[in-house]
Amino acid sequence: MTGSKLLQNYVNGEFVRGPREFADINPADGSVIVEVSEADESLVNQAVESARRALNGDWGKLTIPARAAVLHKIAGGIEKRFEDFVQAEVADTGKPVSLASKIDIPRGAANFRIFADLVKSAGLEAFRTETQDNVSALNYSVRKPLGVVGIITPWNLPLLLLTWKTAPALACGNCVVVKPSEETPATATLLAEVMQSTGVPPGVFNVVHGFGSGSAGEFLTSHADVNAVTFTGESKTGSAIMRAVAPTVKPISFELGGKNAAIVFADCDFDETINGLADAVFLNTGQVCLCAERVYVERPMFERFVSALKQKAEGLVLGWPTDDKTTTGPLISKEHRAKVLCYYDLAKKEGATILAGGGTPIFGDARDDGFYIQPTILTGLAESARCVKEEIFGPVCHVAPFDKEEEAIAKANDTKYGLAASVWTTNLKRGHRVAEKLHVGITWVNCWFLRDLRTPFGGAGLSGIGREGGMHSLNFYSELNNICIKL
Ligand code: NAD
Ligand code: 6OD
Repeated sequence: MTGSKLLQNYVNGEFVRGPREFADINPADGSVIVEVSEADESLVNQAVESARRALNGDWGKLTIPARAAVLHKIAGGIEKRFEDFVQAEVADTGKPVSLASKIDIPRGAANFRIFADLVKSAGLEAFRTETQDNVSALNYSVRKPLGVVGIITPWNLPLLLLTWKTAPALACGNCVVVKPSEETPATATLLAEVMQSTGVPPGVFNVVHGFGSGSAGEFLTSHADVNAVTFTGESKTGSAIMRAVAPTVKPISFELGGKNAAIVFADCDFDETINGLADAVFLNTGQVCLCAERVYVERPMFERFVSALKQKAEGLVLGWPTDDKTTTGPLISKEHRAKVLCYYDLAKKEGATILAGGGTPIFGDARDDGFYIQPTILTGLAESARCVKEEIFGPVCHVAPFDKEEEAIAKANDTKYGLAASVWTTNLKRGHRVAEKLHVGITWVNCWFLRDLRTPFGGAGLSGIGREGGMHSLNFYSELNNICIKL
């Protein structure tokens, strides 16, 4: 990427062009940041072939400590170019520089360090078998790579989500072909530069740029020589990828959409809850899959709660992403803003009261050519309203009152999704009780997006298939071979 006007694909350790180009747009002002080279089917095939060669070559022969050392070097390479990564992520996504510096880029490096350490300390299962006719055997399992792993990622946390999958895949000895989102190709390309400069062997890590259907995404997921596919993105894209992998029966891991609920009890710590939920609704302009779009508040606190959340929404600073004071950047694209605005209009038609926001801001400068939108709070909708049922993926929530604990749990669970939830109460007994009844993959009590990378991460229902994180990642990215030795 450096010194080049074109973001290129990274195949077999080299930066290469595909036959076509597309524009990488800055969502803060709609300008073109750089042109990106799109990989065609032949380039995707070359990437998969080079990954296979690396797997059969020196990379496949490395010991676990040697692989872990490579992962630590990659983390060091990201840390050395921290500012380049921050700038690239901010330009591509429009997220505030404070967020990219605090969350996205540090996590990009941490993912490599955590999985490097974990793979070194991971134990193996062993069982001693004694049969009724006095035969004894020792069973133990060995962990082997799956092979070539296809990794498809979205635009909301580009480096964080790409490394969340790449790091454990490499830790387990696989080689990867990654397809970052067409909206945010820059940090994947920078990561390729880090791979090259830290001496990661050619073919171990490949980047192909492009789109989904009829482009690099589909070429990769339907490739017969890709052994597994791991994907983060929309649920309907997950369905398309399931169809693409079906003929060759590959293992899949899917982290998909959500329509997450927060349940606020009247006995919560009010300030902690308001601060926590302002993040849970508005962080990254609401473009985190874990964001709360449905907030249920115990009736005695309802009026006080909505008025404090409205104050929070109206206090957000919609500014240039590079400005330290900015809390809220634009949405990712013109198309995504049009989609979120459709939901704002629909909410009005469905009878919502718009307590805050509801439209687009006007700046009187180049930001008017960007994709900013007002943080928005809705009340008064029926639980069956589309705005309460469908994932919007913007800075918006619907707040509704409830009277009984069971009613809040039933409403929170009344969704086809099942990614995350949060419960806000000072009664810990209630916190445990309610958390266990929620049909989701992750429940936070009195916090939100507090992550320990060793814990299982994933969703139920339309929110995904499988779990990654800690040993769950190592298990997904490995083939276990049980060896049974007669004693
Ligand atoms: P998306 O599904 O549109 O795109 C994600 C990736 O899939 C992109 O790289 C895209 O090019 C690729 N793609 C699209 N169609 C494809 C196809 N047919 N075959 C192969 N690849 C294809 O999602 P998005 O708009 O980039 O991201 C937002 C969505 O992601 C939201 O629904 C959000 O909830 C979800 N998300 C989920 C998690 C999670 O951990 N559960 C995390 C982040 C985002
Ligand atoms: O923190 C993570 O590991 C993770 N996968 C976060 C996902 C956020 C969704 O937008």
